[in-house]
Amino acid sequence: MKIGIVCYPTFGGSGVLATELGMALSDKGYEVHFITYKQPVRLNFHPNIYYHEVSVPTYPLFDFPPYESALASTMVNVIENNGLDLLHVHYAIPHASAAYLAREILKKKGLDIPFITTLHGTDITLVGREQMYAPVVTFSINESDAITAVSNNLREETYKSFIIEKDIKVIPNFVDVQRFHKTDKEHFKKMLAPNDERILTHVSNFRKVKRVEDVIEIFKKVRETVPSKLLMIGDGPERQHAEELVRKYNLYHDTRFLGKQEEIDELLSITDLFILPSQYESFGLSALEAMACGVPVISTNSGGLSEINVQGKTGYLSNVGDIEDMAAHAIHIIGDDTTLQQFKKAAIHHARTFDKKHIVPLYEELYAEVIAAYTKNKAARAIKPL
Ligand code: GMT
Repeated sequence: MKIGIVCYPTFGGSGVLATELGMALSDKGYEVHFITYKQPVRLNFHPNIYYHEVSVPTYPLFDFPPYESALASTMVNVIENNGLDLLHVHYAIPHASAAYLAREILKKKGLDIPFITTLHGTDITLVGREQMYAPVVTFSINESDAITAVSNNLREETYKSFIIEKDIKVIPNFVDVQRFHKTDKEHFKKMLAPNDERILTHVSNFRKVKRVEDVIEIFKKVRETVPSKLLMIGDGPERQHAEELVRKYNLYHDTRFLGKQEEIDELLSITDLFILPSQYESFGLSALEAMACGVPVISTNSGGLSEINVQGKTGYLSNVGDIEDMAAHAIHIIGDDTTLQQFKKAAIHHARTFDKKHIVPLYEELYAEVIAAYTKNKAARAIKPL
């Protein structure tokens, strides 16, 4: 089967998941074509993977170069030239509407292929809801040949916010436990925590929804009791604010802002506790990857986080903004070795239930179903009424 995957090629969770899915499918013999504006960050060489760049020609008239048109046209060309069977778009805006356009253009050319939309998070809960996007988001979700959401919570949020006439199937995000597991990086840990301090880590794109200032506030409290270091991984609009707070609290010597990192599994291998105090997370893929590396999670209880983080077992969940509670739980987990080891074990154990070997087949089943249903409908469409 030949599959086209469209996603944001950045460090964001939707792009990471789409890339991991493409690589997993290619390992299973599928031919996968990525259609993105730059090479996805997690994409390694695989014999069955092709990468098609969407270039957006500019013109002095364009204050806003029409990316969606360029994307739809690239989809049409790639599908036509490579005989794809199915298009799978990740993050609704603008990928679902571009896919709709491509599908309709191809129909006129006698080439009919279905598209699946996977909803990831702010395409529904933040950006998608805005009046400037909502009509197009609603239409293109409904026009998708199948819709998936990465958590039960996101599925519910989608039904609450939009008039959706179709079933949304939940296929949770997954982690590759072959890659994400604890490896021995003691020498590396010694460099960052020379006196055996505990290492707390936060990974995100530093947007407002991540509440990075809460990470600093939690760390400030934890450090008063437990000698520890903080790793801040990623980059984005709130980084400067976070750095200012670190300076204000005089935590600079114990905090490292590492920027965007590709070898995230190595950094997680030296981490003792993961902090994710988000305002909302549809799923929290970064927390799942941490758990797979044996890192317990302190998170909020918003969105779909309770679908991966198990209260009192793999970590703790608190109300958004409840810094006292999150800091107290963090101290409880890392305060003694026995407790920390228990949480680490449980985190690994639970993360394994989201291993790619359990989840990728759910996408494969869906692809087969969608293609079969689409082919049947296509045949019915072709029979002209008398
Ligand atoms: O919706 C976003 O903020 C972007 C998206 C991304 O590309 O990072 O993140 C969402 O998708 C991830 C992968 O499915 C989820 O793990 C994140 O929880 C989700 N982010 C939010 O819901 C804020």
